[in-house]
Amino acid sequence: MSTSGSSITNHTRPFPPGFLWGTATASYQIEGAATADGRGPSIWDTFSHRPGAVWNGDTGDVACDHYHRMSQDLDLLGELGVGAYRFSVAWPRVQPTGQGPANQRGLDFYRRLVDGLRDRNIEPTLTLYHWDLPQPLEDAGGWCVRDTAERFAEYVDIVARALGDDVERWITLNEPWCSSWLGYGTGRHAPGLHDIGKAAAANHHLLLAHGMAIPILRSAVPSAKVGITLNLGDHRPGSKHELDVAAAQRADGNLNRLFLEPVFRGRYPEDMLAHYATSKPGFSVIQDGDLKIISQPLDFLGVNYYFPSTVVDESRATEARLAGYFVAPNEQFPDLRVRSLETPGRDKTAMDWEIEASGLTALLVRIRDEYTTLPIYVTENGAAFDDYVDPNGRVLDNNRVAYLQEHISAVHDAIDAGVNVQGYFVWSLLDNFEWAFGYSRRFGIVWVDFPTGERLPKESFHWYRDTIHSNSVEYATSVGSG
Ligand code: IFM
Repeated sequence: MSTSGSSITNHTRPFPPGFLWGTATASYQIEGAATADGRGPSIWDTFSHRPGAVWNGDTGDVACDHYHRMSQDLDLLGELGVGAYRFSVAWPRVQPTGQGPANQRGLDFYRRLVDGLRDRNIEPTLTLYHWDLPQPLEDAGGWCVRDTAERFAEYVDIVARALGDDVERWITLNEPWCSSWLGYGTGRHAPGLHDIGKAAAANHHLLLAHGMAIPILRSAVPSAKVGITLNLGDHRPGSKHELDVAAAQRADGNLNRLFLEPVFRGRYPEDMLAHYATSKPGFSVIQDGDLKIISQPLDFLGVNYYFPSTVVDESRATEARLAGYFVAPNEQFPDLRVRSLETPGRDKTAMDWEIEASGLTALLVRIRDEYTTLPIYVTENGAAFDDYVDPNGRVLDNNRVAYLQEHISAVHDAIDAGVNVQGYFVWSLLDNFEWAFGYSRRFGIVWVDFPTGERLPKESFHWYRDTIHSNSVEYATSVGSG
């Protein structure tokens, strides 16, 4: 095809045989049934019911009602043709108060889910903690106290014994950065605290919980493949100025290195320990032997990637404006003295996140070069857009198709560069409860009509099904005078 002097060529990029295609969800975001079958309250139940905490006062009380519509959702997964489905177990369904005996009815729900996946030849990929901490544990100090890690280990033992015969791939934690820094630092997530010292303590106790879970999983499920899912980013300085380079280093330290270094190198980064030295209790909660527990060998790393980020030192915001950037306060890192830059002209999602797939390739290559050659799964990637059902009853989300196409192609670039990426999971199967944004942001490849619970596969669902089927991605290059 040729337009005004430029030509567009389509290429097919095949993935290695056996590449694992999947999609992901999380318990509180889709299940609903908040009090069914003995489920106890979680910090997200409490937080979402707090006036002003979540957009429009939305809660996860009903969400996608997946708890009651599970078989329909399993059929959607079957139609999609995924090899794996990543879901999370809600701790308060299994232990309504966060400790004590298992609630069998809660476990039965996940047993039905796992059986339904196996019936359809879909591998369950189970996340043990995707943010729904039982409220009584938060009342006792939450992730700021060591005891919560001990309680997590007990809970993991229950789930592993109940489901281990049919689940091979286990993810201890989803995005511990969000649980700690958004939950206890910025207050944007449950439990909604604004205390940097507590956020740092939570960071450590979450990683400790991860480490404590590993031997439990290995003993209960000898064939288990165990990993952790981190939300990582590619932080670029807005200029070569040494202050901006240092600002990017701080952002990288908080989001990436505070997790990658303890997990893969058995230590916390010195610059971050120094930065948080006066935040109490902060990292003073570390005890002898903890880093050894945290850095036990894993079988894979889960990487969640959504957007790149460009930052400058807060003192240099004016220079960045003069250079043509839009400068925004950085809500992610309130204590790091950084400002975020928006690159003029770059497309954004409905989350206001810039779209740049090359950040995913750069991140994957960096992980391989600096941290691990273990298999990597991209356990989440996707985009929210302002979707709508058109008069013909279709959701033509071509912007999401383009996003997924570019990012899957970026994964291919990483594989070409020798990175051991073994799978990719789209976030998300369903439109769902997007945390502080409630139901205002739609990430699904399946539209959910929240008042009725009806599901409608979007254009991206069909596109992803074809991609899985062909085990390849199409991408277009444009060459010419344009
Ligand atoms: O919806 C979340 C998910 O729960 C964790 N990772 C990021 C997604 C989009 O914000």
